Amino acid sequence: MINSKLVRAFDRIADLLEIDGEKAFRINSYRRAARTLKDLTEDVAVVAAENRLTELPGIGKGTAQRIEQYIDTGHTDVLDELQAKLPEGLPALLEIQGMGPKKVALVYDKLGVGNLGDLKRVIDSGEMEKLPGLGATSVKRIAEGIAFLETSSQRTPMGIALPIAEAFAAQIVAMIGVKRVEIAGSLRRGAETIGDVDILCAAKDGEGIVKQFVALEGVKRVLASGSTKGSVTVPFGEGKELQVDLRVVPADSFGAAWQYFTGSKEHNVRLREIAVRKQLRLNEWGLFDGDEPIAGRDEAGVYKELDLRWVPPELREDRGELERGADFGGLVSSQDIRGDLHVHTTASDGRCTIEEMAEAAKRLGYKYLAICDHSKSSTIANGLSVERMRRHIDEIRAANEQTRGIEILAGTECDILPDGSLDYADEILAQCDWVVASIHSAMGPGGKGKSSPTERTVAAMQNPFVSAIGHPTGRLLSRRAPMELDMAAVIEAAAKTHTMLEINASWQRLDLQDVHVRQAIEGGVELVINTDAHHVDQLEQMVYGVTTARRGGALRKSVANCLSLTELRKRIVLKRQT
Ligand code: DGT
Ligand code: CA
Ligand code: CA
Ligand code: ZN
Repeated sequence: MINSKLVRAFDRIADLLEIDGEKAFRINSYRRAARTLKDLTEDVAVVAAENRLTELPGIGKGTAQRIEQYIDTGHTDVLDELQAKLPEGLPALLEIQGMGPKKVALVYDKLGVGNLGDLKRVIDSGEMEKLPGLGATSVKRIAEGIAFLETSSQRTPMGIALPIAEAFAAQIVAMIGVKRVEIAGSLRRGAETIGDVDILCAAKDGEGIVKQFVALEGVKRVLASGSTKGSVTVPFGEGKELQVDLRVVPADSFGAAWQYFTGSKEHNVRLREIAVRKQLRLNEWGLFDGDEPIAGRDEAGVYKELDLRWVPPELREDRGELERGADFGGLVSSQDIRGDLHVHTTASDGRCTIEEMAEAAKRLGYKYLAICDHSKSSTIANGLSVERMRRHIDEIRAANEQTRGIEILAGTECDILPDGSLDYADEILAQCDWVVASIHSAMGPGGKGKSSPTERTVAAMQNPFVSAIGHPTGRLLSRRAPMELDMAAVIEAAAKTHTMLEINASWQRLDLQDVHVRQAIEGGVELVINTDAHHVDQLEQMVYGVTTARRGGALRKSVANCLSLTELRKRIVLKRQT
């Protein structure tokens, strides 16, 4: 569907109009159109063909014409003209944290900044902080935003890479002569971002398979094409590319190769040391005693012949996994998840109804689902006023009455306000079955009479109705750095108050991240893995949260949404009574 391309084009027009100093109503009309198109579930080309564009909210005659032009030609004059008028490097500046259209316009007008290089120059020279309305602190934040973007932008989030890898794997496994296909590398280890995708297949005719691989649909550039290895790039997002490597190996070596190319490099180095101590030789072809192969066909055999237990890929980071007597069998897995305790609906900023979310959750085999829409202060997310919240709770109760096979819990994602208080009074929270409390505003470090994110989080946990803290650090992968949170203090308070910490499974968040998961478990904190889904499709992102939990060594007994509903309710009551 062309919908998402149009959304990007219209958002871009609005950004550029704003930089260009256009009037607010014109900018907003493009933003509104982008939002309508984003929510549209049918193909906009079909709507246009049936002359129904102007029936959509926020789409007038002019906007409809621009949409039609884009559908017909892949261009709109408005965007072309704006792009011709403004420097090419300007839109990229909007990606920097702290640089909205107003600031971009300011540095462009006053200092002639037209690209990232210019921006860095005026930051270094001190010219930028002299501009009206900026100052040293905000310029410092922008400099940090640039550094953050530069270090994080070369890697691809797991949530983008996994579907691409799976689509390739499905096409490769269908090729004649291919016996087996598996994903390896950092993606198999469940790392939050991926340098490149590594795929392995077992087949005899390496050259023939690689030739077919580099010619597959979706390939943009061919980087290498040999007799055992092919390397290509796949486009995604705006002008970004992901590298995908395929290695073809003989079936007899498949296990050793899969182990080797899963890595991590550090884990492999440790494993090879263990082999050497046993006077064995380990490489991607197998485990050898002299010239005699003693393992290699399957991966478990490699570990077994080294007198080791097979290590789940998520833990292969040389963080003690080969020495520690860990309970690998008890690690949480996707099959253990019995419910999702943080989803949104059309009541706030979600795109599906309570019933639609519940039906989808039921299809995933869940026993319970907590509807947690935004609270009143989250105005941009259409947060619920007290009155609307009361009615919403009634609606959730009514939907639960009507629905068989899954329990729908009435919840909220209640804002933690800048002073650490909660956005709803206890009287409302007490009517909910489950409360997630999250910080969505004033995410800066605090100080000078302002509460810090740590103080706010710890204060919220003191409330008996707060069951869990949502996305504790607030980071957005490659887009927003985490808040300055004293994780040790948060963990200590969570354990003391019986408050759970969320692993937000959305691949843009993965918050808590793996190292914090381990820290939380060691601190005796109970975790909950939630998708924060705003659409039924996003419920499937649970897998990313589970992978992150596994990387942190989380056992199913440390994860609250592996509990039965009865046990879960006991946990909530436990918190409310202490
Ligand atoms: P990435 O792609 O940066 O997210 O991380 P990986 O772990 O996927 O790294 P990649 O793609 O360079 O290589 C895949 C695996 O192959 C890696 O995890 C371990 C193995 N490997 C690659 N080069 C070496 C090496 O020089 N020594 C050892 N022991 N293993 C290697
Ligand atoms: Ca890789
Ligand atoms: Ca690679
Ligand atoms: Zn949230």
